[in-house]
Amino acid sequence: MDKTYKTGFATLIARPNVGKSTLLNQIAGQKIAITSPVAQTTRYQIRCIYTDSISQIIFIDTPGVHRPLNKLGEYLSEESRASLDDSDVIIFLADASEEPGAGDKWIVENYLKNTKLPVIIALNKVDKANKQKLDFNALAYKQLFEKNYPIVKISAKTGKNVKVLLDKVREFLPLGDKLYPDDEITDQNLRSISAEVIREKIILNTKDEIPHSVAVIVEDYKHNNDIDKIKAQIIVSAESQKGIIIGKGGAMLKKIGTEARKEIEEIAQNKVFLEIFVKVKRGWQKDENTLKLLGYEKRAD
Ligand SMILES: Nc1nc2c(ncn2[C@@H]2O[C@H](COP(=O)(O)OP(=O)(O)OP(=O)(O)O)[C@@H](O)[C@H]2O)c(=O)[nH]1
Ligand SMILES: [Mg+2]
Repeated sequence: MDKTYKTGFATLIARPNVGKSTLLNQIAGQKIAITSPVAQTTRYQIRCIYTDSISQIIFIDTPGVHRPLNKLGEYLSEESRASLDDSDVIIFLADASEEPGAGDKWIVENYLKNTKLPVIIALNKVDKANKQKLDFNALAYKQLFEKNYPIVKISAKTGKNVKVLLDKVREFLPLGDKLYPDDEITDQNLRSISAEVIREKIILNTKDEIPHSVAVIVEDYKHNNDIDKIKAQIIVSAESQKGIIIGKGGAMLKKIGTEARKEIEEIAQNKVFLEIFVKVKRGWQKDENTLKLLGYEKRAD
């Protein structure tokens, strides 16, 4: 046993859309979490396991934190709060190209003000602004906190300074053995990643109410040597939404399906046959049973 090896948990907390999932994909070196320009993309807590010769860091991507508006929102916020209690260090991720907004302040007030855990302020999207603006904003983010927390300026998109962030996180980890084997980079299985990839393609191809009204379930995932066969269901909350997703002559569904299939083939390293059905389930976001079925389950603790 290596007595200097470090292992621990780092939870990312941020308002929606600042790049948490992009950062995890950058750290993992492949896509494990879906990303999009639409806020509140991530719904599940996703773990990214980073392993090197001196440490294992388990990053947790929490769904973007915001004031809950319905049961799904409530679930998302609870999930974020619960993961904070289990971590060794908190990474408060923010958008360096913008001044702190109401969402950032709300998080600090509700989640971080009284925490006893170490906090790292990671300012993302540095590729989007000039130095003067970045320095100005950095000071404003620092001033949200009473304590003097370290700041790291990164770009999750280009990978800039992500190594510096890893070094900083490592400083706060306890000594301990690995919890996961070296080649395990996420706790997501192919079935859930596939459902998420389909959901991402819907978000990217549709507008307005659709992204938040949609859920995807992979009902069946059969792995064969030469092809993976996937049967997926898209759930929407109104007939009109079903129409939008299917599109004229099925064109939209075909586009979503093709884009998703190509990406799942890359992740699965196999050919993929993807079958998608669309189903209307009114008010599924407010229905606890449906949420449970989808895996958005409230924690017992
Ligand atoms: N320019 C730039 N864009 C970025 C960077 N990181 C993320 N983005 C973009 O920001 C948007 C949101 O990224 P996500 O990774 O989905 O953000 P998130 O914090 O996981 O969002 P939620 O899951 O909705 O809470 C996407 O369009 C990303 O491409 C970055 O370093 N630079
Ligand atoms: Mg996300």
